[in-house]
Amino acid sequence: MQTFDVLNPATEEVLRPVELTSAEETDAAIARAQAALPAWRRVTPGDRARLLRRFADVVEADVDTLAELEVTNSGHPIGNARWEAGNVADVLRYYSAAPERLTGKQIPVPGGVNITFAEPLGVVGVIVPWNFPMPIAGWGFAPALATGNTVVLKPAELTPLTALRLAELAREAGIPEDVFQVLPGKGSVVGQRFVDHPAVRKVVFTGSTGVGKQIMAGCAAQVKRVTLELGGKNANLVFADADLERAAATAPYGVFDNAGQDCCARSRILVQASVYDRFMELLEPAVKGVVVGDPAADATEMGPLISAAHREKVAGYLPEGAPVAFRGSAPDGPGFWFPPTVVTPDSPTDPLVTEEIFGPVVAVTRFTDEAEALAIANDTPYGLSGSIWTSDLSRALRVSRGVEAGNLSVNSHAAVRYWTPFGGFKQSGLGRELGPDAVAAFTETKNVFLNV
Ligand code: TAP
Repeated sequence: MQTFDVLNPATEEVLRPVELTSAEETDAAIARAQAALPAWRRVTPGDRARLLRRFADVVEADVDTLAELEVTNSGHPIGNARWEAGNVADVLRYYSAAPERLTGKQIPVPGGVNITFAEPLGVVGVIVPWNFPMPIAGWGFAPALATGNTVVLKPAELTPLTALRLAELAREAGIPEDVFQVLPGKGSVVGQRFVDHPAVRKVVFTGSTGVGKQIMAGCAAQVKRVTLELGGKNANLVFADADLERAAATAPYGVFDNAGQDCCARSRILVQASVYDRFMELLEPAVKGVVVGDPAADATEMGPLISAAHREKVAGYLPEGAPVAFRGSAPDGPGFWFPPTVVTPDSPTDPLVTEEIFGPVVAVTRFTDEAEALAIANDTPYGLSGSIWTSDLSRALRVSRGVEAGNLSVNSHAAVRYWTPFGGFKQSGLGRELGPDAVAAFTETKNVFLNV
């Protein structure tokens, strides 16, 4: 059995080895998930709802343990990690309402009666990245289970610990073992089997756009359903009529949350030229005030990057002579630390402006008017998220309609809520998670005509 040493990114210490699932074991798990489908479908809607609510209750009772696991495995600040564990419980409870509301339609047709059913897809494979191991897992498995599918879930190789704990909690709640299985392992082995195995009827993938494209191509061979949540290079648009103090004070949290390892990170700040200098004056103390350090400490706002290799990749964007305006702090010593960094590149084609760095680096540029702001914001193959800061409601709505992205917030950086649909335009993804839309994403409509 091959194992992988899971590290604490804040200390570089080995937490424990985790066994890697092989291709053969993945196939066996998929076969068990398929065999479990008929019995799971026979569970009455009320009982399935109760099981999901019980799962939510045991997750809620375990929030401290789950959060501590995430602090050590992912370096997330403890406050964030508690929120992430709580989000799994919230999402389970939200979708526990689905089984009893999976209604079809009766459609008037001549010569008989026509009804539709929302049928489960079958086995669903969920592939999770390392940046938000708990919420992203829950956004996949909760609606999938609620709608009568069975789930095989692959956590990222670097961050499997909370997913393994969630599998234990599912069993504690009474979810049958083969209905929800967690298979730690390599993307190229376990994830690839989800794509290739014909019994897996849908793949839910969150990760890089490059791997997402491979997965979509692989799924095409079997016309397999796919939901993709991919990268982003999101714009934070600050207009001259905005509350500049608030816009500047909150901008660091729009991008440095989770050390910038967030597909929704507002990693481009576009500021109207007339207020640019004032905005930068206000931004500097805000960035320098971000508390970077021990993720277990309550006051910490930003932890380390996930790995040495990732830190090297982020640092690669900032060679000698890079246009660094100012930086925040980062601890010395062991741990994959990187300071919050603000850059002001001149060229719109600078990789600092065009590429997803997935670290605590934000590029600030200026625009003259609304039309130019939209042109710059949309000059990217991505389209996931973004913020608009203005005191003019008409402008807020006009610009919201003009930005080519799936999740926008006005005078706020919080665009992701479990009640509302989440997903990307353009190369940021395909399909929507969360909110009511996810129910349709895990069911297939069956149409039945009765000649009566
Ligand atoms: P990826 O390298 O794409 O990995 C994501 C997941 O896919 C991991 O579990 C990985 O397994 C697996 N994987 C890798 N190669 C695979 C393959 N050939 N077949 C099937 N699965 C495969 O991304 P990452 O580095 O973990 O995450 C960072 C990226 O994810 C960023 O670009 C970020 O924007 C994106 N992201 C997007 C979102 C949303 S919601 N849009 C959310 C989070 C992250 P291993 O662990 O073995 O590599």
